Amino acid sequence: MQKLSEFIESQVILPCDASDLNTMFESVARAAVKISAKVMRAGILDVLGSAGAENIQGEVQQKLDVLADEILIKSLGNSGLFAAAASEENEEIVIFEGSKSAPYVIAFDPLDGSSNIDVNVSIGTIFTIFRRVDQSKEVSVKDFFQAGDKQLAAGYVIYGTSTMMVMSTGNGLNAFTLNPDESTFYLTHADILIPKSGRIFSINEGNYSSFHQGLKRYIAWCKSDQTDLGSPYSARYIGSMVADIHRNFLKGGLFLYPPTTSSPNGKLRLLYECMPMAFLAENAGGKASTGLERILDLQVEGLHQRCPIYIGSANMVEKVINFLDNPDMQ
Ligand code: P6P
Repeated sequence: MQKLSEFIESQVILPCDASDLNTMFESVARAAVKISAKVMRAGILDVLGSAGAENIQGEVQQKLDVLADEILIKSLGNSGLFAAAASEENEEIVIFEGSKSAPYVIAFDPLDGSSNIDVNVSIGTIFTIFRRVDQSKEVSVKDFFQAGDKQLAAGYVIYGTSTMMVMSTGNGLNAFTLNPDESTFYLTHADILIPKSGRIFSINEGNYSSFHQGLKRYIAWCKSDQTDLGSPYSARYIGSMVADIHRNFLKGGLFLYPPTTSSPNGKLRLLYECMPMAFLAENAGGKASTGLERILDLQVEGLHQRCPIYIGSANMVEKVINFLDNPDMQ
């Protein structure tokens, strides 16, 4: 089986050469191995529960959130190729003093879905890599204010029944499974293509009362015999973005996080959640939209800005947008 490093070397990659990407992905992989080991032993290591602080979002930080952030910052800083990192857990960017003139920056959510840690549900790390806007200038937050289409590479690590890294360098979508005995990721799912249609819709219907009228009609349609299948879809919602999206990438389906009363711009963050997932989806024949525009067309204007997201099977994304555009449509 091909190792992650061997796979990346085999890729023809522009404008970044394979050795740079290899080093960057290896730094993420090394951190993922350490995070996986902590996640799998959380109860034993006494790292369950809250860290007693809140992050930039005002969300209670879990002990593992903080630990994962620290592990990533250390590993990425040691790579020598990142000038700075942006993390969900840090209000400002973290500048790597030892490599602050390096050509790349990385943004990540160290442990997405961390509220599920204590109940043993799959969680994940999401990351995206950009070439800096202008390497002749000092690294700054402006290096993160780029369009989704400018992403050089992206991926997520899902800590589930196995630990997998799902990644793209812009040449398709591939997944690697960790052999913990060797601390090595092996290619197990090559050239993933998201089925154009599916039967799974993933949304938190607890927010139903605040949904757009067109979305309410779409959900009713999903539950009817009027679907393209002639029978109702299946509702699946884990409450962990990486887990819900990973399942839909492999089986087909649609993940929806629309505007709600408590999150009028959507709950999920553009830079380190929606953009990387959109990059991965489009590299596997899927789509990702805010409901109004393609997520990869968006320009980041704030490290922690949020956006609505409809992502997954291309035909299903198109269908929900059709309902949003035509709220009276049956
Ligand atoms: P809700 C987890 O807290 C998270 O950030 C994502 O992983 C997940 O998709 C979403 O929030 C779940 O949010 O409002 O449905 O609990």
